[in-house]
Amino acid sequence: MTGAMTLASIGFLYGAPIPNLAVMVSTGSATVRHYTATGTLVQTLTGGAGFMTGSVFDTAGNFYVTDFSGNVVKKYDNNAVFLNNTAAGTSPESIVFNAAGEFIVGSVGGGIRRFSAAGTLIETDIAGTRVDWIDLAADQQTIYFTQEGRTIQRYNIVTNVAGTTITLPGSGNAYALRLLPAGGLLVADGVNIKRLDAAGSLIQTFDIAGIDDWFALNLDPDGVTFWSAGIASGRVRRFNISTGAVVSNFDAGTDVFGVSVRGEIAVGDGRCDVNLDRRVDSADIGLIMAARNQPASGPSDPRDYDRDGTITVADARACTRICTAIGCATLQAQ
Ligand SMILES: [Ca+2]
Ligand SMILES: [Ca+2]
Ligand SMILES: [Ca+2]
Repeated sequence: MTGAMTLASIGFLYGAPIPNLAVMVSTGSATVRHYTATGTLVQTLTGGAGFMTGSVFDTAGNFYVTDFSGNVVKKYDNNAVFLNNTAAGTSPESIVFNAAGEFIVGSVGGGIRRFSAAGTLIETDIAGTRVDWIDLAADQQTIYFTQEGRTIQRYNIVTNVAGTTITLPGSGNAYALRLLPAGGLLVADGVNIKRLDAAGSLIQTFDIAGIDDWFALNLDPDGVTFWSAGIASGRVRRFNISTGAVVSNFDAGTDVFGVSVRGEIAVGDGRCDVNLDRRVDSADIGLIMAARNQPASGPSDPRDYDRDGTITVADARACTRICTAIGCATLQAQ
């Protein structure tokens, strides 16, 4: 009776569930807006100090966002209830998860910090180096990062050795980036969005006339599209990677300092790599198919791509989309 009513009231006050495909838009005014993929505003997460930037979900659906102005990572549960802050260096801007369920933060004030799932600092690397936007390679070691300049840097957080620098052609400022499962990467570069091959050569650009502030970059779960947004224009756009066509768009009407999509592809998060060889190929797809219609072993089961608790052919199909080996091609027709 009254108990049920109270619980319902609390649920309403605390917010709505954040489902797969939710689009999370970080603003410059201490909030993160939860939109549907078609641009309907569902709810607004509050409590930040100012500029909210990179964000990501863990395997349980908890939401983490870098509070650039507050020098913390803010964690919310899957119903948008604020849980806690983790101190993350000065001006933390970007965050990704690795296959072990640890989160890694890049901070403009310097450094790459790796934390346990519970928020305990494990290590800090290159503390004196500006790190804006990061992504983690499937090898679980190589961080790619930008510094709002013309380069993409690489750093191995296990061997503590810097990799070769990729220099971007043309003008602009490199912001958010995502490694592509098939090799190469996408980077939001201000004037446009660039696709580079694995050797770092420019092979494609994405743009809309009049938009020269592309800042965010995230891969959609569908394996064929990505999301970007303009930092001051507030334009949120989803592009087809092959054709360059815009397939979704909405305008946030405010500064956008980061975007994430629940369920997005991240090559460093370990999904689909069932045999733990740091690549996704037909061997992994075979293992997923062999376990289909069985319950997942837990929220981090690499076979349960969509994290719905059951291993199905849908998970196999999703993993096929991010295959990094030619052997998957024959499965894609199924
Ligand atoms: Ca442009
Ligand atoms: Ca594998
Ligand atoms: Ca599943």
